[in-house]
Amino acid sequence: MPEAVIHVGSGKVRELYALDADRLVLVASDRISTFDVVLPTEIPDKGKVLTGLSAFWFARTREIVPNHLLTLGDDGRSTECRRLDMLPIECVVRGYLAGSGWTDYRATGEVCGHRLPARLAEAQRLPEPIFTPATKATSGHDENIDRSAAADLVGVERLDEVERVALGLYGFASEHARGRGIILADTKLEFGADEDGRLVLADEAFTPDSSRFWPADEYAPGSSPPSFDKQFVRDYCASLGWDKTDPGPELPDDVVAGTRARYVDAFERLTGIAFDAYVDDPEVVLA
Ligand code: PZK
Repeated sequence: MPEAVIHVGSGKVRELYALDADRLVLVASDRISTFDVVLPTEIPDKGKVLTGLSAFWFARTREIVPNHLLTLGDDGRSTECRRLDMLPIECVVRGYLAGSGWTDYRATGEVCGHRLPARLAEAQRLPEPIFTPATKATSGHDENIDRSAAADLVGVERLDEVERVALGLYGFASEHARGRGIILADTKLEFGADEDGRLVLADEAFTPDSSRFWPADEYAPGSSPPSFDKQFVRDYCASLGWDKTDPGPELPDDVVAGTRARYVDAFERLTGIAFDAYVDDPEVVLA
């Protein structure tokens, strides 16, 4: 191990450290955010669930595109990864009309320049998945952008490549998930380029923090379906009448336990691996 590990960044619920010029360590905490506020109460093992899920997907999609994962830590919540030149766009793929996609469609009939059929309902499945890039906001919210704005940021050739790869990844993961009772409504992917300019998948992949997971047996278009992971937290926060400004409320034990169970359930359904087996030996998700 290097003498000094340097902290290079904080996300809302993750930390990023530099090992050396070529390698980073991503650490997923048990923090949870809702309505963009990090709550004071942690969800035990949430960071392990998200790290294990990302590693599972990285292992299974490496023939679609190479990824940044080098090694999975014994603690189950840290990953050593290749340091890349990150592309300055978020690569969002939507198979269903939710979140900012639904908001934009209602206002304009379009999402990121994709003209969609008239009279779609909230959460309705789209005729085909669409690539809807967004800017990376350093503060506030990411902003959806059209093709020409995205091409100004990364170039037309790179944009064509990430669109094709992102749609391929979403197709693979959403079909896998659908067969296990989970609808992957949409997802946010991040890519970088390696020293030879090759496209590499980075960050986290197909986790509940980067994607909308809906339980398939509760799905109905026309309203926003319950989120697989955070519904107990949102319902509890709503019951308090919290105004969604920092600080958020402490969560009671039953909300913590129910939310932890949902994360573990998502992990076990998607991977087919017992969560205890992952905690015992994280590398089981790579097999
Ligand atoms: C990178 N982030 C987001 C910020 C986090 C995560 N492989 C990579 N190479 C270079 N940079 C990054 C990555 C990755 N992944 C990711 N910012 C830079 C981020 C803060 C905390 F955990």
